[in-house]
Amino acid sequence: MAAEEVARIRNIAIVGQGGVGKTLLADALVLAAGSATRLGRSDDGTSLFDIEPEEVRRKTSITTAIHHVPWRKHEITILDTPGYAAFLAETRAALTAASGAVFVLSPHGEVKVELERVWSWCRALGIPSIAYMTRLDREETDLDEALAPVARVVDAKVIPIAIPIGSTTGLEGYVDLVAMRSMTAASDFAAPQSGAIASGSQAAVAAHRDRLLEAVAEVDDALLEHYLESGELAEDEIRRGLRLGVLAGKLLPVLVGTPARGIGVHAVLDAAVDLLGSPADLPEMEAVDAKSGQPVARPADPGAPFAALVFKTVNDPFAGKLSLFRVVSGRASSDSTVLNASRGAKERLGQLLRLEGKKQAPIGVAMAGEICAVAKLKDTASGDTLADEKAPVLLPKLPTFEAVMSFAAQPKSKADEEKATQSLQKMMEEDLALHIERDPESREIIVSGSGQLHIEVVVERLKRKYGVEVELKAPKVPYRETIKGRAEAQGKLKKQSGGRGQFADTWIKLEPLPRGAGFEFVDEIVGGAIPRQYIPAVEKGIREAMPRGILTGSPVVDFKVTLFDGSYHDVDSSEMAFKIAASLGFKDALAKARPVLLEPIMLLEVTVPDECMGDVIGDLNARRGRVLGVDPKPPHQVIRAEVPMAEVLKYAPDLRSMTSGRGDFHMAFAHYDEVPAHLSDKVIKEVRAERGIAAAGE
Ligand SMILES: Nc1nc2c(ncn2[C@@H]2O[C@H](COP(=O)(O)OP(=O)(O)OP(=O)(O)O)[C@@H](O)[C@H]2O)c(=O)[nH]1
Ligand SMILES: [Mg+2]
Repeated sequence: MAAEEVARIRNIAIVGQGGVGKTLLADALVLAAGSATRLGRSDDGTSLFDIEPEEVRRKTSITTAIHHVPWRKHEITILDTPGYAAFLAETRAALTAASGAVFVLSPHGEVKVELERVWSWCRALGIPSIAYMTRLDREETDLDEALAPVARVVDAKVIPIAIPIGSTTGLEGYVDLVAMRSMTAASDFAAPQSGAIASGSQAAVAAHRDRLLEAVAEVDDALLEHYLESGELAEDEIRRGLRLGVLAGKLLPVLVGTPARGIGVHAVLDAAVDLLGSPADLPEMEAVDAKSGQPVARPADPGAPFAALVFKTVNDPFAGKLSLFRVVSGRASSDSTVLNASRGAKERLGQLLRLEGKKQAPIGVAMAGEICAVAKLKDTASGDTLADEKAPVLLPKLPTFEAVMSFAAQPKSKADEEKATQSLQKMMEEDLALHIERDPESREIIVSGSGQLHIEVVVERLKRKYGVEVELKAPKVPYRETIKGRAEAQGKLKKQSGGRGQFADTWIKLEPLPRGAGFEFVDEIVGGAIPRQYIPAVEKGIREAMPRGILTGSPVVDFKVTLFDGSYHDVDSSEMAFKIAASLGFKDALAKARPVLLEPIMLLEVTVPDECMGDVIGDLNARRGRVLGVDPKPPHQVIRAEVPMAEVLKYAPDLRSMTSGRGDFHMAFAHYDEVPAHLSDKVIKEVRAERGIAAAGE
């Protein structure tokens, strides 16, 4: 019985690149399922998903919002996720609660890095996925052309299971390639009307259908045999093959439509039931026994011991704290006691809640696979594991997100300094991409996050929720250092006069690695020149020295260290001595290996009215930018460019004045690049002065 109930759960994340139309689809799904009476829209603040004031104001999703709908005797929980790079930490967290994903695709055939990132996460987590090509109401789209760029970045076979039917007056419906019926939109989000396929479109339909059958047949030997014998597959066989292909990550079936008019949305709900998995179909989440550290099984089975992962926290100064979790195994009950295994603290679960957009509905129990919320947990933050006290386990933590941009936040009133720090610390509980530290020299609060937009939202929330106003000062550029040459160096520590001596001697070789490769340590010690037990200390010494390079005190990246020789002393050598010796040798080798400064390069997408294009592109060039392309989005143009972060620290006001307020932009970290030689000395001087590091030779 219980397993059947789990099989009826679908936790569906709506994902895709920023602004593509995810939230409108999510709202349309709720309406089509009969759980709303009108179509909510992010445009006018009526969406069931974009509900926080910061989201309404920007008409963009910043956090994951959740709504539950029943459909064909299944329980579908819709998670509408953010798409823009600045908020992807939320999306990643939501995926740990998802059992399936719907990739919303743009008909303009553009694929941004955000989509690739989310795809790779779904892959890593084993989340079965389907796709929905949206916004087909506006213009006629060549489906194959629009899907080609998606097929290039996705390592599953992209296969349409529907094709749009329309005329010059707009989209009318679609052909269901599985059932071979034409589905015409009904009014008011009622189910579409099924009819025969019009004779005019039969050739195009036949070609797509053949490709679908071939793709499905390749998934399974029995299907292939049948297909080869008869040249056909029955509707239920196709559906079975599609489901197998989706669960195995081999196929990405694509639906089509426009949520604005309810076209193709019933098909998404059907596909969620028929093609996407229940939590029991996913690879089991890795769990380890909290005491022994040994792996243990925590299947999506209501009969197993209770374990749940907190994937989101919402702090509200008035309503208190709400923790959202996915019950991974067993069941949670209202008014029970569980263990926060991550912190070793008991927690009292009060009333369990099911989320319905802004509202919540009380529930008695939540079983394996279900997503629910509970208020006022004392010691629990996002990423923590809640478990049965008698069988405590730890589930994988949520990944942390490295900051790409930092600002100094200055409270407007001096009296608010303490409160600002405390409130920001509270906000870190709900925002895994937010990092706070105090600059030990200037005493400023340094706020770091995924981009300018992210930090601006943090500042707005700080004011709305905690009444603290801060001003942001120009961000600090997170420079890095690397090497361009090779070098060898000896690192030696010798203090052998009086008392217990210290002796360690190391020889290392330093070599550059490709950009983004990080750090590699190779041990080539032979014949016991350095005893085994000291070798980890050598690596540790280098790792501890890496965060402070010799040019600007920035982290050193993308290099390889080979330890190839050394010597030791029977009595005076120690781990500590080898650590220090290694760090000395490392600094020496760095200086000899042609160190250079790296700067972050940002990917900018600037949307401007046609007539401002020339000015904006000219300005980007003046900022050392490289324009990658321009895409029309009438009456606007979208300029894509790579620009060093140092040149766009205050881009917003400049763009506003260049476009009289009609321009808009998004910025995301792209990669690191070398600071050009003619600027390097100047930048190094400036950064050293800012950080109070004496110039070499001073
Ligand atoms: N005409 C039309 N407009 C659409 C359609 N889908 C979305 N839009 C519009 O596109 C804009 C963005 O839609 P959203 O649903 O907020 O997009 P999103 O992907 O959730 O955006 P982010 O949350 O910011 O990543 C809104 O103005 C929508 O009304 C569609 O099918 N037809
Ligand atoms: Mg959205």
